[in-house]
Amino acid sequence: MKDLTPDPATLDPIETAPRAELEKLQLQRLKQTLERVYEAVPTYRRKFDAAGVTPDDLRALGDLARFPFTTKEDLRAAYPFGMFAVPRERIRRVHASSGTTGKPTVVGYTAGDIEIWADLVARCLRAAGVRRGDIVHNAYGYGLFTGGLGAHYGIEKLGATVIPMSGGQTARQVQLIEDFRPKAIMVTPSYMLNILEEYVRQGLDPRACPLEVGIFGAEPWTPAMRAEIEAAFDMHAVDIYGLSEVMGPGVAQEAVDTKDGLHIWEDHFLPEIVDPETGEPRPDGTEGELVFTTLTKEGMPVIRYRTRDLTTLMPGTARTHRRMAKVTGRSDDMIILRGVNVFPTQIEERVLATPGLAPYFQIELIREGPRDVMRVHVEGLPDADGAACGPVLERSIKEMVGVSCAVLVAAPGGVERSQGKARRVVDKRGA
Ligand code: DLL
Repeated sequence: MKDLTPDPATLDPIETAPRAELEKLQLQRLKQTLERVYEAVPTYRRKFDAAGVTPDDLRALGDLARFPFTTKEDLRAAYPFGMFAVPRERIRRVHASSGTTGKPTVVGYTAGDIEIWADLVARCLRAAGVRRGDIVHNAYGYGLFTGGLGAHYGIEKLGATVIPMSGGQTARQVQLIEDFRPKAIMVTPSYMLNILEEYVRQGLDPRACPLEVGIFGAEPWTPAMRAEIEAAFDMHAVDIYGLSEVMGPGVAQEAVDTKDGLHIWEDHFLPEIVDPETGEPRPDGTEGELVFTTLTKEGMPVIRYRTRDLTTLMPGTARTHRRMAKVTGRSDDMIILRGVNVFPTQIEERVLATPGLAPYFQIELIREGPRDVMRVHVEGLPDADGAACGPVLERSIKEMVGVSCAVLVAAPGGVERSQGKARRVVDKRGA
């Protein structure tokens, strides 16, 4: 793999600014944000009033803990445009989350928000080793999902050439990568495995592909998956994080030269970690639920938004901005099996550590009488004895994760392939 360390002269000065300078900027922007939402958004005025706080109560960054949280339910209750802090006419674009149940969550951006978003994605790309003049294949889905368009404008802003491929049409993805020879790809890690399979199907050597770096996010993925993809394509694999409610892709990014967690762009987003049950703040270095307050958003700022994502905050390294560890999972995706908490990422690690298994899996939850049962669907590699791998994985999950499950080894191609965000858990217990 090539050394892709960016030239320090190309970074935004704030990326390496001393903490004191960064925190001063945060405090000033946070005050403005609180004042703006208190004036302009009825939901925030009502919630602040109910909690007995006003924007004047914020004197230091730590005072933010006195302000109420914002949840997905708050956003749903204001559907579609009730959380906007500017007149609707100033909103240039909306995005929306698919929403598994009920109404989607709608987010809105002013022209200024779209500029900052593009700047931050460009910052992420630079951290990933992409430079002005490079070609970037964008396989995040275009449309209401923030992935495609969010990445797109950042690539352009950097001064790179974007291939706006979107998701799907896997054979075509491979053809365009081979013909246009992009240096970087932006895609979900699970869909990258689909592309890998297509390379092999077409008789091409993925290690000879032109890609030097993949910028993977929109779903949890493990260090084991990084190793899998880096070895298969002989490319760097780095993590990009974001969520629609806060902006979209580009809230945090891993540096290609350190690969030690994702730097949160703290000049625009203030992170906190809280106890997922009680909401009590937790110190850096402790795992908990990630909470964000936006510092510069105009269209739809959020105050202490509960992401449901579980991670740990750590001090800066390649940048002075704090890092978040790879997301373990969403509290919504946590499976509680006979009293043991299980995340799909733990199963992913075990599958990838089992020789003879392909890197595809899906978890199925069923009820057998009074018992919840977890079935893990996997596939054997074409030249391996799949049947023998099943019991090996069962034992490994029992030992390392602490739960009994049934592993079912399907024929190659038998496990559902990701088209974007992988569907890791199929819960049939209610059926
Ligand atoms: O997935 C934004 C995005 C697009 C990020 C492309 C990165 C790349 P949503 O559809 O609103 O937005 O989903 C946000 O996806 O709360 C996490 O649960 C999960 N997620 C996003 N990035 C990561 C990541 C986009 N790098 C939700 N690791 C978030 C783990 C991630 N989970």
